[in-house]
Amino acid sequence: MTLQTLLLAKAANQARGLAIDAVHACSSGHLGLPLGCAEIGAVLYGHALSVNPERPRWLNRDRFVLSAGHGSMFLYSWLHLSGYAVSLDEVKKFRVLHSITPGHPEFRETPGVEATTGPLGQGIGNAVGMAVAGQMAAARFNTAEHAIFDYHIVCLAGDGCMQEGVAMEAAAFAGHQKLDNLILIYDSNDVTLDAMADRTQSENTAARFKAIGWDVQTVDGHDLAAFLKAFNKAKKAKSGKPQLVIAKTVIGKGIPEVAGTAKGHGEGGAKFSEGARAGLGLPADRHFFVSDDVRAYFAGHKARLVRACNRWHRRYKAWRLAHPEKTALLDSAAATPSAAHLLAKIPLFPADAKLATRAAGRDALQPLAAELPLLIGGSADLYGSTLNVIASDKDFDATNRSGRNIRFGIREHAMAAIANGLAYDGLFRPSVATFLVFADYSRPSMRIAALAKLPVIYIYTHDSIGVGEDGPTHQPVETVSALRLMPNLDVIRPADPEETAGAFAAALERTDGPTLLALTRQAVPMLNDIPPHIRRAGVLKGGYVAVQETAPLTHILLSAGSELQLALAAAKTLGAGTRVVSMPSFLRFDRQPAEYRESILPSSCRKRVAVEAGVSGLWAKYVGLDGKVVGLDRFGLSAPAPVVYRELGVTTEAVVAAAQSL
Ligand SMILES: Cc1ncc(C[n+]2csc(CCOP(=O)(O)OP(=O)(O)O)c2C)c(N)n1
Repeated sequence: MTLQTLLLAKAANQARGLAIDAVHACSSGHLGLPLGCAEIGAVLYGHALSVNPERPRWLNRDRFVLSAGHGSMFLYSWLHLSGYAVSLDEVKKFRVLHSITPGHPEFRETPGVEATTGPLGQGIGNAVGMAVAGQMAAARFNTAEHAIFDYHIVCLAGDGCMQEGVAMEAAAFAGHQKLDNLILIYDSNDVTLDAMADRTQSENTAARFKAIGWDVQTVDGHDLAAFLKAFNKAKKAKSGKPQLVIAKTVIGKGIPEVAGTAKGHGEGGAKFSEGARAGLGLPADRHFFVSDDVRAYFAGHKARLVRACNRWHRRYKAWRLAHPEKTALLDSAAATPSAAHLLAKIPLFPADAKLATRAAGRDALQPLAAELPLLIGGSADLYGSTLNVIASDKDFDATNRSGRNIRFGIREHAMAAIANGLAYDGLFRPSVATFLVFADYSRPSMRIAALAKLPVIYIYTHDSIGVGEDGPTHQPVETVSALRLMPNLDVIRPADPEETAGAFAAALERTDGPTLLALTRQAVPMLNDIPPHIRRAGVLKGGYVAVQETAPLTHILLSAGSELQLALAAAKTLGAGTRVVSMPSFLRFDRQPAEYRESILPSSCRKRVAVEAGVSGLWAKYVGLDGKVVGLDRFGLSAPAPVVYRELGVTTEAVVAAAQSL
């Protein structure tokens, strides 16, 4: 063994000690992975990853994603040891309120944490998205003399991640797309949470991945030299395939009482910590121990990494000077366009247009895509229906890494996880598309996007019973409201083409969270009674007065999306004291100052009726106890859309009757 291997082996045991002490201190957490993968961590953070702990967001760094987020102490130990701004104090505060070492890794909370993980399998999807971003970046920015982007994505996943559907969707996509900048390390320890893994899985993972276009190696995950060799082989592979390294490990290694068993997965082993620490060669009286020689090794390694990064920056500087256009494009990723600027790019729709809002979306998208060359579109095999195509550009695929349209296949969950990967990376702005009713298939990734404040855009169409003949399986009724309940997910359901233009601008100006645009399948009329600039700007505020009363206010009618036309028609019957409020986005409206909200919905007027072709519950917060909702607390019907609306009572007459009954 060389000095380096000896020191890395020692570091691995000290990382085990940090995990044991941290989990012991807070009496919770997961020991199995940090102990079982300690040698893998030592090789990655002590040797193999091309990163710079002083610049955790360095553009050309290798990205490491811990898909098995429950093993967060793995990440915190190695980030600490390798010199990121994760102090020993923070390691000691594992899982303590407001520490940067939360229970599961959270993006933006901890330097060096590339993705929020914990829901198993997500991280694999994110890593695939980052690999797409890496390919796209290399294609756009590298030149013959300067390879500015040549980084790898490294993802560590356990049996749990590998069992999840999203992982398989994402892996199949990666194999098909030949994402050869992706290395997935499978911590294969034959244990999950409840039991030995053979109680729930018997597949041949190597064969499975080979069959979907990956290169596969299997290695002893505790053999530093063997693992490093496999990792380097994966990094240098010229096969054009993504790389799977199956690392056979012993879960909880270092705590003999639980190692290799399901008891080793969680915090159970912590009660044996004193004996374990002795067995690992850690001093009994010094918890959170790191030896001087290990510290010195990592200091030296960090200095090497910093020098390598500095060399890259010299190349990068030369590249910037030589390629002003590419430089401007790269820099544009950090610039946030204002909604007003974006809206100015979208021509007004003809006043006599009769378009579905999905078609208006297609038309709004084209000038925006021209304005924002790093905007990426994609769809889960529904381009023809969602119309989320950047028409001037080609598909992203293995032969054209510059393409801006990603065909995800029918993989809604992975599509959203991959979009998160693109958004974590930050260079590209992803928008993805499917039918709204299938938001449930991508929802776990949408939730992480909302939590991690990722500006992903979901163009989800066919947003109501207006779908018509396809029937209740394809007609969302609860979906819009369910999504409106998700914190930090802006749901926008525009009423006509001009509101749709506003919705696109609203989504694209947002940098601190995702936006879902719920668009219609069916054509809607232009709401010409409302001036177009009011419709556009109103969406930005979430809710606005669409029709102002011309007599003392008696009633307020509220609506969103394609049912706004019903409220507008009802107002004509109800008379001059009726106000119509368009409410395309609850969350955006709720973020407005109290005075604005009061000006739109004056508390003095309690005769309020909301109408929407969806579940009624959420509207209660705007119509109040005295108001009524014309909604749909049941599933839809298979028939032409106008018939379904009539049959289910979502009509102008119903709105008028509800208002008159107050
Ligand atoms: C989607 C999801 N389902 C369930 C869980 C709860 N959970 C956390 S870890 C785990 C078992 C994971 O097994 P494995 O990946 O083999 O991890 P190891 O036991 O090797 O640490 C489960 C079920 C989760 N975090 N995410």
